Order: sequence, then structure tokens, then C-alpha cells
Amino acid sequence: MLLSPVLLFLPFFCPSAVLAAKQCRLKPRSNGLAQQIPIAAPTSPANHSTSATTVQHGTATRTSTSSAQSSATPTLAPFAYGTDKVIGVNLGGWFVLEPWITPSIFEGTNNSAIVDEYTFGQFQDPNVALNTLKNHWATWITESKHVLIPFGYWSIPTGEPVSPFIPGAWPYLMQALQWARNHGIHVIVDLHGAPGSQNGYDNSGQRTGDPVWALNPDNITRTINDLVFLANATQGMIDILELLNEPIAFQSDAWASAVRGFWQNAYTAVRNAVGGGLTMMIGDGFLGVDSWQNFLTYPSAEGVLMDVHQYQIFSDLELNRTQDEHIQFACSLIPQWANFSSANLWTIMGEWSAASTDCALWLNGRGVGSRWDGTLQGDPTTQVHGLCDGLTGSSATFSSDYKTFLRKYWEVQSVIGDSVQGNIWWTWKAENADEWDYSKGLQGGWIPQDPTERLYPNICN
Ligand SMILES: *[C@@H]1O[C@H](CO)[C@@H](O)[C@H](O)[C@H]1NC(C)=O
Ligand SMILES: *[C@@H]1O[C@H](CO)[C@@H](O)[C@H](O)[C@H]1NC(C)=O
Ligand SMILES: *[C@@H]1O[C@H](CO)[C@@H](O)[C@H](O)[C@H]1NC(C)=O
Ligand SMILES: *[C@@H]1O[C@H](CO)[C@@H](O)[C@H](O)[C@H]1NC(C)=O
Ligand SMILES: *[C@@H]1O[C@H](CO)[C@@H](O)[C@H](O)[C@H]1NC(C)=O
Ligand SMILES: CC(=O)N[C@H]1CO[C@H](CO)[C@@H](O)[C@@H]1O
Repeated sequence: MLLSPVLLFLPFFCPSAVLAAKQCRLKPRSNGLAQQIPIAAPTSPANHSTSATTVQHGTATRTSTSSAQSSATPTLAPFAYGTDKVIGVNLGGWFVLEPWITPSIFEGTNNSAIVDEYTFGQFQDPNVALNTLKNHWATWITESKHVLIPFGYWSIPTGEPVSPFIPGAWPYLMQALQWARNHGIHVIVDLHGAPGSQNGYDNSGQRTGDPVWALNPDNITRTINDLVFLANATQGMIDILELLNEPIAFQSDAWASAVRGFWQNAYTAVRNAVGGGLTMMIGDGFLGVDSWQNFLTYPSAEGVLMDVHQYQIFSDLELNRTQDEHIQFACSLIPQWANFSSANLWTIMGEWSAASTDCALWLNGRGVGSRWDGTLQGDPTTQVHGLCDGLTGSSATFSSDYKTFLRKYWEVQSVIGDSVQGNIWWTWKAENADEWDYSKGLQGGWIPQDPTERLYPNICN
């Protein structure tokens, strides 16, 4: 969403018993740390051809230039991106805190000035903060099948200072990757927070009206170094590295140009460091996919996917839509996205949900209201669209009509994913916003156990 942290990628062809199973709970080892086990690089995610010249369109078969990538055989079968559809879920709020996903962690600080992970580190006793984070890292996520794990730069152990961020999530990421590997789960790791903040949203780790990532070359250089470290350290353990989540390329010409240069330079640096086995994902920067025609396509680049996000809730224009209009709008995206994905980069709808309002508590930030009910502060033009009652929180308050809409909206967006190379739902779990919570959707029945099931197969016709 205009929110999103690290991605771990759980595919949903996982048997529902596994999805539901508490025994899948991630447990750190007794010392709380995972061993980092050297593992060989994966083979091409899309084509086993040994000829680098056959590579095209998002596949990555280029021969490795890295000695670390030598001989070993991966135990995880390569995923056929572009051929098989990705159906996955984001592990939001795990390694990058978002107040709306885990309000209890923020309420527990007794300090309303703590609004993001940066201030979480800044305004608390370091031991209290670290203990809270360790408990959260160890208990928040249970297992599934294709997952996207958001991660913050401050958790990458390069040795650079990160204060007031609290480092320490790294061993939990390594544990998660090992666990995913053991269970045949495909993983996308996503750099969700960059130095200086790439968007100012709390999901970048730092909520600020003045994000500076793009405007300072040192921040960008550091981000690229962090990605190289991350790619090198996770070789053979991940399927995709997403280079950065939601940089706000729309902010200004300077930002747009910085984002463009960053994708190019980060791609080149990571490719040079770890070779051709790693697929990378870039994002549209909110400019729309058509702004990225012929960008990082084969043969100037290989093994690059495009991530686009689909939300219709962050403006009055979108909130004005009726339920049917939300569905029609989703359908209207299909021709453009399908065109882009067939002529440019394979495309994954990397974030979406069934939310049709911004009612979820603190979705727009801790202590910030919603546009839907007119409580969004600092926006004199905000109109009232309706009450939030029965639209968020516990699904016990959801009407059967609303649940029917949630199912239709889930399905139509799944159809968008089908028209490109797949989708990854945001997010697996949220404490108090069931319309965003995949596990609650499964329980409540508006998300089917089999994600390919369609009750409304002609919804766009
Ligand atoms: C893989 O490469 C081979 C050899 O170039 C090609 O014939 C085949 O169509 C490719 N398969 C996919 C799924 O791209
Ligand atoms: C917050 O206040 C509650 C109730 O007074 C207390 O139990 C808890 O320890 C406080 N938390 C912190 C981090 O100070
Ligand atoms: C990659 O990792 C290896 C083994 O951990 C290390 O020796 C090497 O310096 C790393 N390279 C880079 C570019 O970080
Ligand atoms: C939303 O609808 C209201 C009521 O019809 C209208 O006054 C307002 O201008 C619309 N907002 C936008 C951004 O279109
Ligand atoms: C998709 O591509 C076709 C063929 O190039 C073109 O005619 C059509 O206008 C495109 N549609 C969209 C929505 O971009
Ligand atoms: C983490 C980091 O290096 N942040 C830098 C980003 O750029 C600003 C200047 O615009 C620096 O002040 C930060 O130190």
C-alpha cells in the first residue's frame, strides 16, 4: 500500500492445514540467533537454458560472474516467473513496523510521539525497545508459500551507523530464509526502508514530510551498498530481491530522475556482485507502468520484474467510487498492465487488499484519522464519505453484503494478477483490520482456500 515494509513471500498453494498451523510458527534457536549457512545460488528462475543469449523478458539465465556462485545445487526448484503465476502474500509489519498493523506495539510504549520504527528507537529505553522487537520478530509470522518480506536498511549488518534505529532483525531474516528453504517456499526480499526515507511514509521506517533519500547522493550510494551486501549474503536463499519499495518518483523531476538512475545503478551493482542467478524487481514509483516502457528490458538488462501496487483508497476521488465502480476501475487496469507485461517487463501486482476505505486505525499514520469519515487532520478539503463502523476492525461487525463485496473485490484483483505474472496480497496479518488480513479472509470465507477459485468468473465482462 502506500504503506509497506519488508516482503516475505508465502505462496498459497500451501495446504490450508499448513497455513493455519501453529506448528509452523517461526522459532528462533535457543540463542535467539540463526546461523548463516552458506548456500549456493539458485539457477535461473525462469529457464534452465544454459545459453545466456536465450534470455529475455524478465528471465535471468546469465552466467554467474561471482565465485560465490560456483557449483552447488539448489534444493528449491526455480520458480518459472512469467510462466507460472505468482500467488503470494506480504509479511507486512514484521521487520518494518507499521502502527496500523501492530497498534499494540505502539500503544505499549505509552508515548504518542512514537509513530514509526525510527521514533520507536529514538524515544524509548534501548533495552525495553529491543526486547519488544525481539519478541515481535520471533512471534509475528507463521508459515505459508510464496512470500514477500519487507526489510529495513538499518537491519542489514554492514557496520554503518543506523541510530536511532535498532538493529537486530538480521538473524531472524536468516532464520526465515532457512525455514522457507526447508519448506520449499519462494521468497522475495524487499528493501522497504532506505536511508533518508524514500517516501516519508511510516512504512519506510521514518514518517516525515521531508524525505531526503533521493536528494542526497550519499543516501543513494549507501542504499546500493546495502543492496549489494544483502544480495551477496542471501545468495541461493531468495528468488527475488526487490530493490526498493515505493520511492515517490512523482514528488519532483529531481526525484523521478533519481529513482530512474537508482534502478539502473542498483541493478548493475547487484548484477555485477552476484551474477545472473538473482531476479530483481523494481517498482513504478507511482508513475504508472507506461512511464517505464523499454526500461531495463532485455538485452540491456536481464532478470528484472516490475512491481505495481493497486489501492483505491488514498484520495477523495477514489473514495467517491461506489463498490461497483471500484470493481470496474480494477477491470479497467487490465489492458494497460497486460500490455506492459507482455511488451516490457514481467509484472507482479505486489501489493493489494480488499480495503475500499482508509478506515483501518492509523492506516494513514499513528494518531492520524481517515479521509473516509472526515477525521483526517490537516486536510481542510476532506469530505465525509461515511462512517467507518462495520468496514474495518473485527469481521464480526461485517455485514453479509460487505463480505460479498470483499469477495468480489478480492476476485477482480486476482483477475488483474492473472492478466500479468501474479499477485502478492498485503498483508498476511494485521491486529485490528480484518479487511487487510489474509488469514482472517480465509477464516471469514471472503478469501477462498484455493486462490484460483472464482465465484464471479465474468466479473469484468
Ligand atoms: C527456454 O529456453 C529455450 C531455449 O532457448 C526456449 O526454447 C524455451 O522456449 C524457453 N522457455 C521459456 C519458458 O522461456
Ligand atoms: C505503559 O503503561 C502501562 C500501564 O501503566 C505499564 O504497565 C507499562 O509497563 C508501560 N509501558 C512502558 C513501556 O513504560
Ligand atoms: C560476499 O560474501 C562473502 C562471504 O560472506 C564475503 O567474503 C564477500 O566479501 C562478500 N562480498 C561482498 C561484495 O559483499
Ligand atoms: C467526490 O464527490 C463529492 C460529492 O459528489 C464531490 O463534491 C467531490 O468534488 C468529489 N471529489 C472528487 C475529488 O472528485
Ligand atoms: C495495448 O497494445 C495494443 C497493441 O499494441 C494497443 O492497440 C492498445 O491500445 C494497448 N492498450 C492499452 C490500454 O495500452
Ligand atoms: C542514513 C543516512 O546516511 N542518511 C543521510 C541522508 O541524507 C541526509 C542529507 O540530505 C543526511 O543528513 C543523512 O545523514
